[in-house]
Amino acid sequence: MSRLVLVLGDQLSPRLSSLKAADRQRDTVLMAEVWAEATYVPHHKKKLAFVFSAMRHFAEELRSNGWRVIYRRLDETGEASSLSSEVTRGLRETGATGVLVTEPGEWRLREDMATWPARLGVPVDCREDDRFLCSHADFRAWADGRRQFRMEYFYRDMRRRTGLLMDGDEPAGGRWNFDAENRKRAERDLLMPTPLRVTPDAITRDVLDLVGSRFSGNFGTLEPFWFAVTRHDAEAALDRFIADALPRFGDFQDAMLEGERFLYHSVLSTYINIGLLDPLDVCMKAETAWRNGAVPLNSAEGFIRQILGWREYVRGIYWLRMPEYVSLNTLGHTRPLPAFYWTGDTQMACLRSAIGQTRDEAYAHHIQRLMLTGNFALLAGIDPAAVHEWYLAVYADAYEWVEVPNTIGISQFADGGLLASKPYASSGAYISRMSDHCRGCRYDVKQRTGDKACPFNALYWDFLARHRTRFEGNPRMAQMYRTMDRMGEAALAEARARGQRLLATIDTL
Ligand code: FAD
Ligand code: DLZ
Ligand code: SF4
Repeated sequence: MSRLVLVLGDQLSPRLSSLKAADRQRDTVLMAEVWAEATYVPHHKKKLAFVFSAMRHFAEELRSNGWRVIYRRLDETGEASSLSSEVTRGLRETGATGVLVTEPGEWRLREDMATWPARLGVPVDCREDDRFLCSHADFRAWADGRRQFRMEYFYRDMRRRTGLLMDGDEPAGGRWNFDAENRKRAERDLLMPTPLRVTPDAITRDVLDLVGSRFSGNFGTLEPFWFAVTRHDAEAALDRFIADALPRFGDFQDAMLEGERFLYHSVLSTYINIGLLDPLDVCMKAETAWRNGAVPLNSAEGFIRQILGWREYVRGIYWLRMPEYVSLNTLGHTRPLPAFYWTGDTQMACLRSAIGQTRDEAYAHHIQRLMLTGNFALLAGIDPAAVHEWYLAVYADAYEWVEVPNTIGISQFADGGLLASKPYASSGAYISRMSDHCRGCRYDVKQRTGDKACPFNALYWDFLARHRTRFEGNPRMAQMYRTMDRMGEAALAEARARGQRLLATIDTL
């Protein structure tokens, strides 16, 4: 019996569980660019080009390794195409009597696949995605019986389990976490590292033409396009990050600088999430760099924690809490997303910068996502579903399993605190401390009221006042409410009135 091995667009790893279980002589791999996946959110043009080009390169890699591959291009599959319609066609053409697939990373697709055996009339062998370091069963076992989930404890277990950054039973350097050292403000540096930029080859050029013509109305700038689209180039990007940027990753992890789009971040999530880089491999390389004395421990630990800790943790929460998780809205926020999220056309310099680079690069680093675009949406009471759709569309690394917990949970507090112990809400003071955006802004970060006052300030106090009953008992927020009480009623009322005026004219800010 021969099988059709469906490889999805974010499963571009030779050691994929479905490929390991398949027979190279008998089975046929199917990869398909389909309209349904290309349009279920209005993906950024660069994200579409990245996924299609990396898929085409991976099909070539499989062929050169002796696999028989059916590859369908978007211009062959048509506007009614979906993964199930292409699997149906593939079964008919090959005469295969079963489907083999590694589980998808999104709930909607897993639900759809569950209907395939009945709809397609063949068995569908859906394998666990073992590219992750924590299986579904292990995460469930970890979560079972805990009243509160905290990433830090999960992370320590993962360190013990993988042996990463461990000296025997003890954490390397005697501490699990060096975050206290990782909050420095960045200064301009002429030698600032930049991620590896790859010149598009003929395959990528074809894809750029396709995306340029079929998705011209989508958000984002298509060119210059410089992402790596092969394993070889993604590895080179990793090596370059470890040599040039990782040494200072820790120190400047929370910093932002006008015009510096990447700072000391790795820009590797895009490659890890699509399968071009293996997460354990990436962590091991970072650890080796520390053990060889090339990288300080606060950087290696901070970086490894993001991948071994946060990345695995949010994925665990996604599968534990879906399908209801994506619709949570504990704070009852309903305002539509301001139009400037899709244009960058705002007078707030910090948001203009983060949204502008999102448009150009399909990338923003974590603090930009959390403390600029995410923070503003939270303070302004934007509907978390709209915020979620935006993040899923605009970043090249976005798939629901990682985007939803970060947006719904960490950034918008829409899960009521399952993922974050307090909302990531801040006034302009935080942005001013961690960046230089305020210097070039039309607004004044020091003012709370008046036409020139930084919108984050009034919106922050209005947010805290609006949700006082929910948050004032939270020990991590006690200080904020003490400060609010010291402001006095009149000053608070004035700030809230300014907040309300800002919300009424939100699209003009
Ligand atoms: P670095 O700062 O260099 O970090 C190293 C690696 O750690 C990343 O490549 C990534 O694999 C991992 N990582 C870091 N933080 C997280 C995190 N919070 N959750 C999971 N993995 C993490 N990340 C995505 O991969 N896809 C998303 O769709 C996504 N959506 C987000 C939405 C919001 C609202 C927020 C606040 C964060 C989101 N993140 C998402 C997490 C994080 O912002 C990105 O992983 C990171 O910015 C990617 O850039 P980098 O590779 O330069 O990361
Ligand atoms: C993101 C994406 C896009 C844009 N296009 C395709 C596609 O045409 N074919 C495909 O197999 N996968 C694509 N993907 C990735 C899938 O959306 C991804 O596998 C699911 O969202 C599950 O994570
Ligand atoms: Fe952003 Fe306010 Fe600073 Fe302007 S003043 S850059 S809006 S924090």
